[in-house]
Amino acid sequence: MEFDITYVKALQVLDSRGNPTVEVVVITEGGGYGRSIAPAGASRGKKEAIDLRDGGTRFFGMGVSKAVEAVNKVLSPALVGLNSSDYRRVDKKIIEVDGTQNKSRIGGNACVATSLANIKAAADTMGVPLFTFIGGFKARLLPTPLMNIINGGAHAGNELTFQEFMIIPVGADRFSEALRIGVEVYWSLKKFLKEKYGPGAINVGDEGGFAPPLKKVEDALEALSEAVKLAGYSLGNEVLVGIDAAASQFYNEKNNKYVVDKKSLSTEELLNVYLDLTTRYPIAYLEDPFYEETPTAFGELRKHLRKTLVIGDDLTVTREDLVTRYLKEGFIDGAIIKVNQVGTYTEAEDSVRVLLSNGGKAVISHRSGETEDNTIAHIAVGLETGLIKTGAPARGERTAKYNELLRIEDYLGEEALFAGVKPLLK
Ligand code: 2PG
Ligand code: MG
Repeated sequence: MEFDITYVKALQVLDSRGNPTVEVVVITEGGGYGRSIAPAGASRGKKEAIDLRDGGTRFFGMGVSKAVEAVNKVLSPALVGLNSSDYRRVDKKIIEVDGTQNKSRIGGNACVATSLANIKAAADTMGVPLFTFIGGFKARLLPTPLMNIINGGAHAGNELTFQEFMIIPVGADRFSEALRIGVEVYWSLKKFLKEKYGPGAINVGDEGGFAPPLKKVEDALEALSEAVKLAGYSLGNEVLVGIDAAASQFYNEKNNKYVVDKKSLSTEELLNVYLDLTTRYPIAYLEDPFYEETPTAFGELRKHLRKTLVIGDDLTVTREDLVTRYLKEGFIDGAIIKVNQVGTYTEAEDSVRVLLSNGGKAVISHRSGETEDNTIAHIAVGLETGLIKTGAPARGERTAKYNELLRIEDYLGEEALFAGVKPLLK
């Protein structure tokens, strides 16, 4: 009885880009309280759950009052009375009430905020942290952070083709120490960029990484390398490099070409660019290297890469059927997991389980439009994925996740484990 949902209510709030988004509060009979806010992507996959937006003139069409109303008038009556800890049933109900393939009736934004608020309310009712509710008392693995410290593509007002240039601090035995390394490299990058390119180069992009006026992919990788050295770390050992190309953003469907650094490239030419870069930089992680509707190109690249993980995001959109198929066919080493790409926690959890149980990698991820909601920190620890991607160690909506991971590490004390380099090995 105490786990029964008694209250579900939504409110329109703002995300880190100033766009309206959906917040949902769920309360249980036992007084458990859960609140969650939907994030939003800028470079979205075609098969993602659809956010419900109002259209019209208010907020230039970006308002979510229809999604808020859908929660309050449609989802709420359907969920009140259900057992919140039986979250699979709660999520099933959300899916059933929405009734569409892509959550377009209720809205992916309404669904994700409701689903996550529900597991938080259940954990609170049980009196345990969310990560314990998710993974039981055995869950104690803190993830290795993929820290996007140079922003390009759809996340920045510069000319960098690739969307994210990440550092991966692995030379530590605790999460907090890895985070410290990441912070020191971030500061060193700031110093390097300011000295080399002037003060305008240290403005930041959507994910808190710098958005310098660099023109070439290689310039960004060079800047990362310099920053790692400047901070006193050894590139390739203590700090590795990751890229999210987000290639669908620079692919031209009409002529089947990619525009990289102002050059038009065929799929094969782009593949050769990646092969060249991976021989010259310790790139351990490569996300969305090709257009999302060309899974075989991912597979072709993966065949050539011994030390670099090929990861799907727009390609796989957290869908269990897609991650299963592409992992089994050998096209990818793993996938990004964003709950709002599918709309409910259960669907995301199923994708993580299928990946991990088949030797794949699961990277719990933020969106470029984020909020103070720190639920993904708990999901990463609870499901013991060993990997999280949540931006630069700067701006409140990014540090919200890092700070929660610090709290979890502190709470676990000596019991806390840190994933380190292991999840990045093939
Ligand atoms: C990505 C994400 C998050 P967005 O492509 O991986 O970094 O960006 O949320 O804009 O899709
Ligand atoms: Mg991506």
